[in-house]
Amino acid sequence: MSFTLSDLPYAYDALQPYMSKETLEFHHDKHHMAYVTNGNNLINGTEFEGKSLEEVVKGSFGKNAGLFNNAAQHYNHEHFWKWMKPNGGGKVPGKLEKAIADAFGSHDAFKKEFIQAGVTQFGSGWCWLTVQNRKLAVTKTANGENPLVHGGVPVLGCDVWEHSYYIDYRNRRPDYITAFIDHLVDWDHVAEMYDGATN
Ligand code: MN3
Repeated sequence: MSFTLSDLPYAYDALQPYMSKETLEFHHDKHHMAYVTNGNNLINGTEFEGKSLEEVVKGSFGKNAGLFNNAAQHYNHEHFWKWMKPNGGGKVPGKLEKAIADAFGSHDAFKKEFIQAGVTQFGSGWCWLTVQNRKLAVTKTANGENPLVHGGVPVLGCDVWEHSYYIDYRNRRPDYITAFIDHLVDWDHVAEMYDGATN
């Protein structure tokens, strides 16, 4: 199996004003495409050829840095596009809403912790809502790393590489992550992944 770039699940201008058409054109068509192309070049002739994307990510971690970086970023971005939708944010489905309240105290407390994780990730990386030992946790990782390689299952992630926000927000990373949570997250999709990770 080779890696392929999925189309965005919405139009390039559908997330405006919170994420511009120009950002999505660069981020999806250039950055994500490069991870796919490089990943396909680097997997040729390795033991990982023919494995699923998740198996490649887990198996190459700590073994083949070049392949891992590109495969993990492909995994992260395939999900990142689906974790957003036009008119996102808002109401969290009941079962997930309760799990968030149980883990963090309240939705606002979760939001604060998630934004703080993204803001304090030094340099490039991601902040996550992840299921660890069947419980929700907020984590952050550098570069292409994700919760899969730390024993968790990511159910929501925000890309805090500068390419994700610099066109629209310049250096204002906190404003970008706040807009992501308040206006872009597709909570129905997050709830679906949460069900998959806990069933
Ligand atoms: Mn990115």
